[in-house]
Amino acid sequence: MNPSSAPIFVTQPDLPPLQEFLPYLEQIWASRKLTNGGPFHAQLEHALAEHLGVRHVSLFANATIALVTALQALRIGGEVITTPYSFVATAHSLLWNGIRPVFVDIDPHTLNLDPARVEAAITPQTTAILPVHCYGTPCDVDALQRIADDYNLKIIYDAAHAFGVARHTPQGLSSVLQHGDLSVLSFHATKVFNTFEGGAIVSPDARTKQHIDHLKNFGFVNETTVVAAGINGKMSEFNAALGLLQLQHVGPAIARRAEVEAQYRRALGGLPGLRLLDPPRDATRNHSYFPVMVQRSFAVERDELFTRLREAGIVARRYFHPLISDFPMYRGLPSADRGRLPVAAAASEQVLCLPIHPGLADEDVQRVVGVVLQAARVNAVAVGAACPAADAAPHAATLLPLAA
Ligand code: T4K
Repeated sequence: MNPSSAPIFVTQPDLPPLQEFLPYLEQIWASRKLTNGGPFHAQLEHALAEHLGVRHVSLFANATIALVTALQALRIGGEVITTPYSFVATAHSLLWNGIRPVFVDIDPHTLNLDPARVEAAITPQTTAILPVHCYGTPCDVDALQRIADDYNLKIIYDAAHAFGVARHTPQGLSSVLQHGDLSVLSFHATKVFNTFEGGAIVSPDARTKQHIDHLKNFGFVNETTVVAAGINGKMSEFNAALGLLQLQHVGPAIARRAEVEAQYRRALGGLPGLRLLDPPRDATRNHSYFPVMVQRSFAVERDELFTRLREAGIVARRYFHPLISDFPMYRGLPSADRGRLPVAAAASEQVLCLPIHPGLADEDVQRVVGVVLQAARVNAVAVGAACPAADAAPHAATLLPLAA
């Protein structure tokens, strides 16, 4: 296919050269150890803990099972406060545990759970908070922890987007995964670091990790002892071996993502009606997504831009639209009322995630930019010249609730 007409996807998995994976496969074939805690599984848990700067990692088959298990591990019940602006797996993990989700609105700058609103939603039934580091932007972890401490609540972070994200602290860089009681990562094909399918729970201590490891193996402690109604959440040796190899390549992959983002910011920053999210000041980034907010003042509506991109062979995605709280299994909840979630509702109506992944060539980025500029009826040269710095601050348009 002509490269200029080849489809461009919102993301595509980064894969190492196949030859580099063959020796791992040979070892699996020779050992016949395919799963149930094999050598690659153990190696990847240690390697990830070191790479991410965390204490204990338990690998899982995917992040959804990991979220379900994390809630089980901490014996969470009753009500849990969470965000409506996420992938459905976040709230589904609550329903799978018979927990009632309580949706709370998000902060307009980070699009993460708004701590001020969390506190207002606490009831005697509240047992935990389930925030999401959306697009890899850290939540206000200090404010959330203060609330959790005051009201004796647990925090489980859905860190599916936050691989490798760290905060700058006076003591140096500190992984965002160290906050709360547990954090859950996704290694799905569409993520910054993938093992085809996969996920992990980050625990603060060895006892918690041990319990989680029992839960993901049906509750088995040994051949004859089952301590809980556990599940099969184990990662196979195939996925773990791939993860070990992927770790060697993830640094350059994130660096290329950063270049793609810089190109978008140079070309689209300052475009009237198109809001780019402010990069967090106090954290490193993994450039997992590149969301733009198509506001009412933009030349065309969000869905029109989405369609024009599709017609040009470019698959942008409306992550996250609809809101989780709009899906049938949630919309009857009082907290799902859109009137109570104006910021999330506006974000869901405005957001478009543009393609970003390490396999994108500069020409691909230019193709995406070209369609956006054409929709905005703006001369590409004029915009690029007006906003020369790679990390130029996006214009100050605010995310207003649609009702405003
Ligand atoms: N929490 C949060 C906050 C999450 O975002 C997610 C997952 C989870 C929890 C649960 O994690 P896991 O249980 O999955 O580990 C995708 C992913 O399936 C999902 O993992 C992800 N979030 C979500 C944001 O996006 P879809 O329905 O958009 O995937 P799909 O198949 O349409 O893929 C998107 C694009 O990626 C395609 O246009 C092409 C490309 N692609 C995808 C796959 C699977 C490839 O090129 N190759 C591939 O193998 O949900």
